[in-house]
Amino acid sequence: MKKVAVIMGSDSDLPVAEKALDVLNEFAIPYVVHVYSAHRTPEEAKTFAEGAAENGFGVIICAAGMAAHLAGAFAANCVLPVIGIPVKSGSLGGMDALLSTVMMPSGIPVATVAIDGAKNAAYLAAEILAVGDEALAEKLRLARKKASAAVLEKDSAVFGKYTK
Ligand code: RP5
Repeated sequence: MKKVAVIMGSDSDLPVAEKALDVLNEFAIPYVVHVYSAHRTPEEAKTFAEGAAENGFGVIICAAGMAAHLAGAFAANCVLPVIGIPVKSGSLGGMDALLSTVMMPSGIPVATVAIDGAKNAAYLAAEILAVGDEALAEKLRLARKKASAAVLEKDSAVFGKYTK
């Protein structure tokens, strides 16, 4: 299976990035984790992105806050799918990171999830890898069924307790 690269702009983004790792672990998807910054270590970020495909990666997840150019910088330097997680940090509550991540120019896409939406970043990475991996696709279908069952169980409990 191809690996996922989980990159964050700072170790202060770890609490958010770890939620993506939980989901990747759930589906036994191999990953590596790095701190690279589009602004503080631009050369290292570029080098990693340029070599990512030949180093066995299938998807790159980038988590960054504030003027979040990390996902865009990775997208600029490879043609792997890049998923951006705007991180809530600084004084603008993550709106700065959301807009910096999502407003990419045509031809250099970043699939942007919600502010702090690390779980969905990992689910999306899994779905991308599952295009060529039926066993992984089956695991994802099973997870959806479990999620549905959990909601219906809550529905029964709420219906039973509150309905007059
Ligand atoms: C961004 O600036 C990082 O992704 C982080 O969300 C934010 C603050 O970084 P630190 O000052 O905590 O290293 O580049």
